[in-house]
Amino acid sequence: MPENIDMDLYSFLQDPEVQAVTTSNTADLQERLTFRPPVCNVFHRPFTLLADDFRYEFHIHPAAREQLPHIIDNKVQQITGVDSLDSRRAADYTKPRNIGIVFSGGPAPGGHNVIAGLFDAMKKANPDSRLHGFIMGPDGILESDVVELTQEIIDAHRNLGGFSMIKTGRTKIDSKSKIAAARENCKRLNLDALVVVGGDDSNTNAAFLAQEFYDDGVQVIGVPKTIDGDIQVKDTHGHVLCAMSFGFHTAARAFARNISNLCADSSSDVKYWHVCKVMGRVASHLALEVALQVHPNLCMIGEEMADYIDSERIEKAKAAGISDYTAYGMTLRHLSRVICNAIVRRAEVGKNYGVIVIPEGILEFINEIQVFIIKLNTIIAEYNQTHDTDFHTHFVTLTEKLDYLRRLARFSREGQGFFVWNTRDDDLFNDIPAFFQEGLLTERDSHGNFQFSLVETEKVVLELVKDYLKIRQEQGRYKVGIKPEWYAKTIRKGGFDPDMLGPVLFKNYNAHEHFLLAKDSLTSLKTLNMELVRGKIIGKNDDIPPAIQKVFLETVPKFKTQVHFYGYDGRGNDPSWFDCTYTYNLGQTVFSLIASHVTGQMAAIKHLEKDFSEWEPIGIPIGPLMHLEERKGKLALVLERTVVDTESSAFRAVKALREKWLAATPGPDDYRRPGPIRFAGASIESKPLILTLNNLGMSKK
Ligand code: FBP
Repeated sequence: MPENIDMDLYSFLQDPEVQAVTTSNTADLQERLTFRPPVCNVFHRPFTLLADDFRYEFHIHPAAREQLPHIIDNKVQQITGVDSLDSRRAADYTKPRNIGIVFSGGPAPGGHNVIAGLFDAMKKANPDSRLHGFIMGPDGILESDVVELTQEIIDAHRNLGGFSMIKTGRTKIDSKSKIAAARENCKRLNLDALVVVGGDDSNTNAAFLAQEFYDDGVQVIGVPKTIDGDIQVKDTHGHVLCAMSFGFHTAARAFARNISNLCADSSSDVKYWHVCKVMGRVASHLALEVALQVHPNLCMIGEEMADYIDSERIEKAKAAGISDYTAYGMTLRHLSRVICNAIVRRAEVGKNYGVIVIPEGILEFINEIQVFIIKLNTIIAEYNQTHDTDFHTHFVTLTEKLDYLRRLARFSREGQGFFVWNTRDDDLFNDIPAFFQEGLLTERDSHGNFQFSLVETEKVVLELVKDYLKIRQEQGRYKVGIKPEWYAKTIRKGGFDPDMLGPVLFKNYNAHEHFLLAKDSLTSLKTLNMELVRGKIIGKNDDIPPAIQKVFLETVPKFKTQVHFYGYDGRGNDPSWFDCTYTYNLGQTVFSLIASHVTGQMAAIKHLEKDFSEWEPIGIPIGPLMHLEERKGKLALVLERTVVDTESSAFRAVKALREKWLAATPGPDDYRRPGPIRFAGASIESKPLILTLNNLGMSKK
C-alpha cells in the first residue's frame, strides 16, 4: 500500500468497479490493439514480386544524377503476389533478415502500424527475422541506441497514435563522420536494410544513405510520413503515384473536430472571433482539408496568396507609365485587409463573431517575409560556418542579434564587401514588432528549415487586423448591423418614434434591409450627440437619452479574439481507419521491397483516392523526386515538397464555396460538423475530402 494513502482509500481503489473506472486499459484501447487492418490482395499471397513499371517518367535534375548515381535510374515498381517461387528465389525471400527502422521528424498518426505491418510481413516470411528500432530518431543510428522490437512491444502499439514506441528526432545524417558512424552501427547489427519513416528531409536523407550504403549491401527504404501532407508524388505526365503522406488524414480530422466545436461555441455566445492556426510548416494542405471538413467563415490558403495579383495597382502603375512589381503576390497589409473585410461584412449582418483558419506557414507566402527568411537563413548559416560558436549561442538576446544585423547593414553601406543585409532591410526589420523579429531570428532546424511552429504567426496577423479594424472604425466603416424590430422596441420604450429617429441614426433606414447600419459619421458618443442635435432630436445642451445611447452602443463592434494552435495534438491522435490501414499496408510494402533487394525506393500505395479494393502497393524511386532548394543559405538537393495546387478541384471548390461559408448574410452559418474520428463502424470516413474531390474532378473532366 502506498504511504500517502490511508486504508479506507486503499480498499476503495481496490474495488473492481472503481478499478474499471480508473484503469488506463480502456475498452477503446482494447478495440484498437486488437484491430487488424485489411491488407491489399497481393499481401494475401505467400510471396511478392517486383516489376519495373516503365509507364512512369520523371524529369531528373542533373544534380541528382551526379550525386545519386547508384539509385537515380531506379524505376517505379509494381508489386504482385504469387503462390510460389523457384527454390532459389523462395529461399532468398524467406531467409532470416535483420531490419532496422527509424522514425525521423515530427510524429504522425499511423507510424506504429508501419512497424506492425513490416513486422508481420517479415515474420510471415521467416519467424527468425529480427526488427531493430532505433531510439530517438537518427540519433539512435548514430549512437547505436537500438532495441529489438518483439511481438509484445508491437502488440502494445498497434493502431495507436504518436511515435512513442521508439520516439523520434530531427537529426540529419549529413556529414562524412555521421555517415561513417551510421554505416558502422548498421553493419554491427548486421542489417540487411534500414527503413526511414519520415518527411521530405528524412526521405532526402534516406536517398543519400541508400547511395552511401550501396556498396555495403545495406538497403535503404523510405516511407512517406508527415501530417503536413506535402509528400505527394506525380510523374512528369501527372500520373498520381502517392496521393498523400500518412498521418495527414487523422491530423486534419482531429483539428477539424475541435474547430467545428469552436464554430458551435462561437455561434452560441456570439462574441468571439476564433483564430485557428493549423500546422503545415510550408504547404497549406491541412488548412484546406480542415476548411472542407468544417466550413469556417474564412480560411486563408498560403499558395493562393503567392499567386495573388493586385490588378488595381497594376492599372494605376500602367496609367503612370511605370511597373509596380509589388502588385504581384500578397503583402502583409493586403492579407490583413482581406481578413478585415470578412469581419466587417459579417458585423454588418449582426454577426460579430466567427472562425478563421490560417495555415502555420502562411507567412512563407508573403513576399516581404519570404525575403527576410531567406536573407536571415543565409546570415545565420554563414555565421555558423565562419565562426567557432553558433549564431544563437553567441548572440543570446534579441538586442545582440539586432546589433549584429545593424553592423552588417553598416558594412554594406560603407562598401566593406557584399552583405545580404542592407540598410533598407534593417529599416524594414525594425518596423516589425519585437516578438516577430525574435520569431524570424529563431534557431533553424537541423535541415536548415525555418521553424514556423515557433513563431506566433496568428499574433502577427491579428495585430495587423486589429490596427486596420481600428482605422475602419474611426472612419465609421465598421459597424454592427442591428435588427429593425429590436431597434423599434428599444426606441419606443424610451419614448421616441422609431420612424422619426431612424433616418437620423441609420444610413439604410427606409431600405427594408434585415439589418440597420449606423451612419458612417456616427463614430462616437460625441458624433452621435452632434447628429441628434442636427436632427433636432435633442437640444444643444441635452444629454443623449439612454434608449438612443443603448441603440448606438449596440452598433459599436467589440473585436474580441481567442487564438488557438492545432498541431501537436493532431500528431499524437490515434489514427483514423484510413491511416491505420494505409500505414499497415505501407509496412507490408516495405517488406516486399526489401525482400526483392531494392534500395533508394519509397514504399507507397497507389490509388489511395479510390476504394480500398483498388489500392496498389508500389515502390517509388526517391532520387528522381529531388531538386535544388535553399537550405542554410545554400542550394541543396532535397525531395521536392508538394504545395497546394490552386488549379486542383479541391482548392477550386473551397474558393467557390468561400462566400457561402463566410455567411455575411442574415441567414444561419453553414458550419459542417465532421464529428469524432470513427475508427470502426458504419460511419467511418474512408479518406481525406481533398482526395475525393480531386479524384472526382479528374474523373468528371
Ligand atoms: P514533419 O515534416 O517532420 O512531419 O513535421 C511537420 C510538422 O508537424 C510541421 O507541421 C510543424 O511545423 C513541425 O512539424 C513542428 O516541428 P517540431 O516538432 O520540431 O516543433
